Amino acid sequence: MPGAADSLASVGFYITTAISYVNGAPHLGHAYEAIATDVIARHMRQRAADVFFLTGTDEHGEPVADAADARGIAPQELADENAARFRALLPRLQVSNDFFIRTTDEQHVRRVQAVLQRVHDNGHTYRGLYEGWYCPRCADFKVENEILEGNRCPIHEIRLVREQEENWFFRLSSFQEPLERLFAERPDFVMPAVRFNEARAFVASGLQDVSLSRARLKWGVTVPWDPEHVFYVWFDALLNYYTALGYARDGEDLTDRYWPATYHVIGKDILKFHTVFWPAVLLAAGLPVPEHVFVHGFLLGADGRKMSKSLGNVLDPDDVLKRFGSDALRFYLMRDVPFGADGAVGMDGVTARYEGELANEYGNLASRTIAMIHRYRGGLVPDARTDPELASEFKGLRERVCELLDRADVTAALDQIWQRVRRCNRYVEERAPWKLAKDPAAAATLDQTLASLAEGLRVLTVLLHAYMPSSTATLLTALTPEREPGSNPFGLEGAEFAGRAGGWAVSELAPLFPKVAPPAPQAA
Ligand code: ME8
Repeated sequence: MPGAADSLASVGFYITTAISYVNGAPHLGHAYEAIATDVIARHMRQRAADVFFLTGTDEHGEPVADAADARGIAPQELADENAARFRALLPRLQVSNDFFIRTTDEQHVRRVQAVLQRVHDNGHTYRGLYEGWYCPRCADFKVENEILEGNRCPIHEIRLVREQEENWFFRLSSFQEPLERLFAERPDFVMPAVRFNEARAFVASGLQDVSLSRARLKWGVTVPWDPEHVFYVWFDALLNYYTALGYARDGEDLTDRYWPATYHVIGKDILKFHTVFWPAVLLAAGLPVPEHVFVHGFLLGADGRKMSKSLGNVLDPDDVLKRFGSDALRFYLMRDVPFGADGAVGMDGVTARYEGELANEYGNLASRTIAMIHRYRGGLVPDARTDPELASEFKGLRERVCELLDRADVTAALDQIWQRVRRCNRYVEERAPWKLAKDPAAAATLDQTLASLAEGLRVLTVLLHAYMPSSTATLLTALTPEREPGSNPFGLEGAEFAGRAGGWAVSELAPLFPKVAPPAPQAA
């Protein structure tokens, strides 16, 4: 990893989300993961890194085939329908992915076959009889130490089914030592540390071979050396991160430019697949393994229980988007749930953060800074030396934010920024520009105060851009309307609090976070 805050120009930075199952509709957990990944991707672009951001849908496998069956439609039809819903959600969340992969893409299918053929040719597969406890919802056979009492799934808590089938196996056990070495050599391969320890313990407990194909199922990628079988959906799905680079850009292969991935961002329920199976498959195919897997926690209902429609504790992203907009949803999720941990979320929490922090803190700082510049200095930010004391509060901020985001700590980085939002508001109270304005002898102090506030607000807005792309763009346009052609006001090199600022005109700014009416009472 390059030094924090260095320009990352020419550094390939490849970041991915998990790809979503299309047997259901998008929910807040999907939005959460996409938003967090987007914050990191946008931040890295602000540092001039050569970013590629991938997301998409996981369309094969038993759960999709079963869900389609239940509706009496073909799996492809269900996949088309739901993939469109996932894809449509992304721009509403301001997610700036560079490509959307679908595992039913013909190009993906061909590339999966080529990579796994290599794994087969390298001698890492064999044919055998598999018998075990299977969860149809996870599409996964569970090993003994995962199974809950009464042979139930540790995730879905439903009864597991005893399944027996002749299929192809992947020799995961022969990667015991290489994986132990990987974990010994790369303590940041899995983040945060608690998840690293969990993955490492799984490896240490002894790896068993896993089934690579399914004989019964038709809805999947055909095994090229045994066309009666399809690949087990997880192998097909994991490979999306690699295959996409081969065809995301017409006529161009991006693999050399971006592989291995810098970050896979995933939820804690799919840790084993990404931190154990995935590096093993890559090693078996002779490919480099990713740099980091970041494992986030789960969003829970406001009551701290798993969100579920029947418990009535679901926070629907659509409701938040309609009432507060996507900047507010992004801010709330990144601020309220420490990234990596589980967290309870609900509409009351969104409202409290929106009113208490977005409107009353950042929004208020923006509107009063711009209003005072209009009122006291005719709309021109005075060209003045900034206040060294306020400047010292910003010292090292950009570097700290970069360091934290290098580690994908989106919540801690946001907190660093927010402490300075609060500091600037206190500065307004301490300096009381409305009093200074009445005293002609205090003109220079007022100039310095307004220049310092404008500069602080500008720096904060550049740093907040990755979190709240649209309100920061509106604000920066009002705060620094005149720009040199071709300059990038959001480049992170500009997030330095200058010793001298001002000399530019501001324009008008409408409230960034206007009052939102409470929801209409639900009809009984
Ligand atoms: O697991 N809170 O797909 P998926 C936070 N297709 N994150 C959540 C969540 C919640 N309540 N619920 C789900 C799959 N997620 C596979 C992935 S990748 C090669 C294949 C997260 O649609 C979940 O942890 O069930 C996962 O990272 C992502 O949403 C997609 O979940």
